[in-house]
Amino acid sequence: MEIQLWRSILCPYELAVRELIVKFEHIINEHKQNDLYSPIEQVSGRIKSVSSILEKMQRKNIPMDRMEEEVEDIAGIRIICQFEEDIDTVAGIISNRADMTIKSEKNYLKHIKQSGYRSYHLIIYYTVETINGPKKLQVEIQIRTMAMNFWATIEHSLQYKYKGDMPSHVTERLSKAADAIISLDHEMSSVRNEIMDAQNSSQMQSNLVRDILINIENLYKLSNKREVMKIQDEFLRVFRTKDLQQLERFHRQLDIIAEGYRAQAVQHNI
Ligand code: 0O2
Repeated sequence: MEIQLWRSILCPYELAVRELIVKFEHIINEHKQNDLYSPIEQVSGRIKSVSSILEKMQRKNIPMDRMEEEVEDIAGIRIICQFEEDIDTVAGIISNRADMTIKSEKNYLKHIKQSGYRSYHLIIYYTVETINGPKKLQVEIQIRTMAMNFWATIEHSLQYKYKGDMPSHVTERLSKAADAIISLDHEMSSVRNEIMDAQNSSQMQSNLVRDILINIENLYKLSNKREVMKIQDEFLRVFRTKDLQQLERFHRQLDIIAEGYRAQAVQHNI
């Protein structure tokens, strides 16, 4: 197969990965903008290397003309969550979307792999627009917690190092580490509500400060500058109290003043 042919085969997959990263990052941002906890912490993606594709085809006896049907992970997206509970939420978000259709799932949380690997995998159909028209592709989405990702990353490197012949003492250590990761995820889940509350408050504070500062800036352009200086001093005083309720109250009052001048916060770029 010509190098040019590989490039044109992989090109739509690159587009799919880029589009999907944008879409999942947008989900994170939408949650943050609305003072909501985001079940997605991070998203990344990759195109499988030609050598990995060839290796998989050889291992699974896949003929060249069946490559795009049978190598389901040419495009791969990895979604990292903070808590195990978030994995189901993310899978739910994906299944409700009109632009992604779930083909199959592999639940390595319920059925932990022999290696100790845990993750939730989905194969989805996703359509990209190319110069030759729409192209429906398969994309593998791996959803896992930060702790699961830590383990999988280390284990993947060791697998590469030992090329399928891992010494038993390393396998044992990895198996112990996998058990520790299960306990860690459970411990974190038990304090999930407290962690989420803390994170929500911090996000809410940063959104309030952003809106207040936009209001102050807009008012500065439209009303009495000396009055706005006083408002700014009052904002700094309230901010230093570290009291979210006071900050919310100040925000509401400032909003009413800004409304009078048609200077309400409408842009979100601070
Ligand atoms: P990459 O892109 O380097 O990560 P296969 O397991 O490949 O024969 P299948 O059915 O496609 O066949 O695989 P599966 O089980 O859905 O797993 C696909 C991907 O999950 C792998 O991609 C890994 O990323 C990850 N994975 C699966 N099992 C393990 C494991 O035991 N340890 C780690 N660290 N990751 C695992 P690839 O193909 O390895 O390529």
